Amino acid sequence: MATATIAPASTKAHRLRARLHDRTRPVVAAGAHDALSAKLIEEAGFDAVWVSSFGLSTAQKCQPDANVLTMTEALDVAKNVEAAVGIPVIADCDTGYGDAINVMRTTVEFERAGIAAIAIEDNLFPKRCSLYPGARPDIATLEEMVGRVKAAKHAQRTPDFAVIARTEALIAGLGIEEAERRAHAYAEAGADAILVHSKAGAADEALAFAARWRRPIPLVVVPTMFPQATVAELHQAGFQLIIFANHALRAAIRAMAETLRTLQARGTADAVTDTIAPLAEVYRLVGLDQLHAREQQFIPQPVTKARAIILAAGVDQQLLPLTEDRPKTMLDIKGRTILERQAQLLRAAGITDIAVVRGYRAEAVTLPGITYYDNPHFQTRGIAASLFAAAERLTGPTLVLYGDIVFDRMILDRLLDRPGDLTLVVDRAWYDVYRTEGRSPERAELVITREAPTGSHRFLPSERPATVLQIGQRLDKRAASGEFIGLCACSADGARWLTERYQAGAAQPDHQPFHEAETFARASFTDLLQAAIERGHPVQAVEIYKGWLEVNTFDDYRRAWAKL
Ligand code: SPV
Ligand code: MG
Repeated sequence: MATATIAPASTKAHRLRARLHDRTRPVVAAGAHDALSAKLIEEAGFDAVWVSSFGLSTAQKCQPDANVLTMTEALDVAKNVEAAVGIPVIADCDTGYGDAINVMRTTVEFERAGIAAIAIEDNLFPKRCSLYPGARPDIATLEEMVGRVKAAKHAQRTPDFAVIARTEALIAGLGIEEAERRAHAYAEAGADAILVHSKAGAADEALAFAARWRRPIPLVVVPTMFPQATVAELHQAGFQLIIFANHALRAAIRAMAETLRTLQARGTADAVTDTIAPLAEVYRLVGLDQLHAREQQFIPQPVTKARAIILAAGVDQQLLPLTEDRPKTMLDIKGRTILERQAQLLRAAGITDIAVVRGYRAEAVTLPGITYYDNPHFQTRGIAASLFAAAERLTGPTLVLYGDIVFDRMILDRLLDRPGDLTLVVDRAWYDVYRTEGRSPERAELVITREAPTGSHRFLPSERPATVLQIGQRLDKRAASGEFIGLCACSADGARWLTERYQAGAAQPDHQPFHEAETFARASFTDLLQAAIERGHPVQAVEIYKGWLEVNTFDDYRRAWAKL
């Protein structure tokens, strides 16, 4: 759990009050010095947190517990503690930070902060921790303390908030009768519970006091100096709230000191790895999961950087013997392979998560920093099957590209600029070349867009992408407006649509054609895109004019050398 369930203050105070009066079981609290220790106290199963003046002055300021810290400093810690836990918080307010007038403000502030109960002691202000050796013997007069208790009860606003009156009479050596006299007076002044403090080395004194206590208001004990006493024994004797006030703090001091000594002596963090909390534990305590969930929920997320899947499984007979020992993507063009050029370009555009689907001569494709997938059936299955060899990556924004194309950075930037779900890069030069020269590459993947080309030779890339109506290798050349260059950007939705079309195709009977492919197994990427179009998914074209080349033939390869 990341942060405590926020219960209204009255609810926590109400719960504490109810537990204080449920004599069948004790309320066991432990002392916290900050929000983290409070959280650990809650996780350990304690009923309540005691915000200890001893603990917070030591841990927060490394100062003695002697009213050196101000009320507001203590209040800050109490607020942090209260916010971190779902169990009731009891704040140790020392003397109330002055006389009865200060007690009133203390009460108001702590109650307003959601604290379930405060403890006020009959020490003189400024107090000295009762446990310190040589502590002052004098304490406030009974009358003065009665005034503090009445002031606190007068100041509180909600009925369940509790004021615990604490007497130091035993510690001051005033004897059990004086302790009793005070306890009764404080009870009559309106205290909701009495803490009778003792620093005797055994529980006897406290037990004797409890044995003589007849009033219905609950007794509280802090067994620091008589650690042998058990909760069961103290409860049995009549104590209803038992506070282990400083043990978390002392454990932390010991653990920190030992860890630091070891680190200093050994000079490596590994010397303490096994004795410290793993980072995962720290992350859990502060609720990292919740942080991430909230980020997703409330902070506009930057557009996720696309991944890239490079399809490089196929083999091209026309390029033999160049491709005898390697696939096309590993052909060297002036000192860099096609794949290296692609990877470099993608990384420069911020796309670092790159996967390559290998098939033919897979062992020759070993560029580092890339995730590899294999389509061992590259001879009998089409490009669609290659893409889905990497299906697990097709789950968010993805760039799909053919492994045999070389293109300008500008083309990639234009594509990444478009927010479409399925966006293809389409070369309009094809249209001009075909129209004017009447020749077309043998296996061009053609595109028919809704916005027909103007027929002008001067092509100006349109700001708005065109809508793709059809894509394939067997389209009517006179109707086609350009050539798909083998570069496609999919949004998360686009990737999902392709996946759905692929799954639908895989479910159809084996012998049935899939768009232009004679069977689904041989389906090309364009067949999958066509299936998406026919399903009603929008496919767009970003039109370019040249600036790229593909290597299908020996001529292509020569041209690549000449142009790059
Ligand atoms: C505290 O924890 O600050 C207390 C209890 O007041 S004791 O230190 O034992 O006095
Ligand atoms: Mg204290």
